[in-house]
Amino acid sequence: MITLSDEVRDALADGAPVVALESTIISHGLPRPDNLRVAREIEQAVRDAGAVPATVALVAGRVRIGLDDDALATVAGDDSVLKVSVRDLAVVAARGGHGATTVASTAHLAARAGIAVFATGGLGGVHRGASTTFDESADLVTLSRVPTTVVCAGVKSILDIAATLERMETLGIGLVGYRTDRFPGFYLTDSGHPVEHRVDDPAEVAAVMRARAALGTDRAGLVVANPLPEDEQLDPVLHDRVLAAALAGADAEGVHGKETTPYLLARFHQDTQGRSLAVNTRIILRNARLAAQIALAHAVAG
Ligand code: PSU
Ligand code: MN
Repeated sequence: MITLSDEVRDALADGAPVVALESTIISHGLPRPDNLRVAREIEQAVRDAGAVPATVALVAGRVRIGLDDDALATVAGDDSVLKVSVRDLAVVAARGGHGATTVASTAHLAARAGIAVFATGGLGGVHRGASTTFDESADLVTLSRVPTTVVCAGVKSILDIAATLERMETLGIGLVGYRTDRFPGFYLTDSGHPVEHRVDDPAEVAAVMRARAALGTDRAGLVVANPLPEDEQLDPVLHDRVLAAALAGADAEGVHGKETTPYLLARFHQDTQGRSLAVNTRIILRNARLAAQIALAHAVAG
């Protein structure tokens, strides 16, 4: 049920650098029609940095790792595409449906395919109010079970970031800041929380990956937190205002469960007149580039 594109299969067989990419960000995280353009740009950013992009999605019930342009267009534009986490994979596959994979399901499938490095925008985590709703993304528990290295701009700023960091610690998910000792806040350069370990170049990340394997601490994932430069972040005042309105809107409209993240991100894209889309795009492209550099350093070091 899993099909690797020829390019991804050949690269893996040769030990060449490959970067897994999620597809929920395309189908549910970014507005149409920009999402298809951005999906192509992400792949190009990985190629330009010398690695092979492996976007993951379910197309007509088949898990595809490495998408052609038709498949990418389906993920970006077909109304039947479901947001698919780990537990949904088998159901959508058995029914022959289309599905976009989250961080959780992408990391799971990447690990199965032998892809070590994965790029996304921001991880899922503990939602605000989780002490009553229990809404914690499956991204966290999945990253406690798969060895994947995930490059992201921290966790989405819509979350309870302090609680998410505590859960990551409990779950044994590795965490390093890339050229920073502050945990990034996705749209914002600094979430207000520190990161204990800082790394300064891709080779250093590859060395941590090798050490994790040697020490057997790679049963859980490694998060490489890559912040936006301060002059590229969303204006923090605008961010806080839009977030407050979006959270109130979700509450008033009774949005919950897996709809919450797409709802809040869509509100950001509407209420910032496209500024959050530009920032979100920069985040993903930067992460794709860094993930490719890490995959290269990892491949060279064997
Ligand atoms: N980060 C983004 N855009 C997104 C997501 C993350 O910038 O669309 C998606 C990812 O696929 C992530 C998912 O795995 O949101 C988390 O959703 P939830 O909180 O429902 O687990
Ligand atoms: Mn949830």
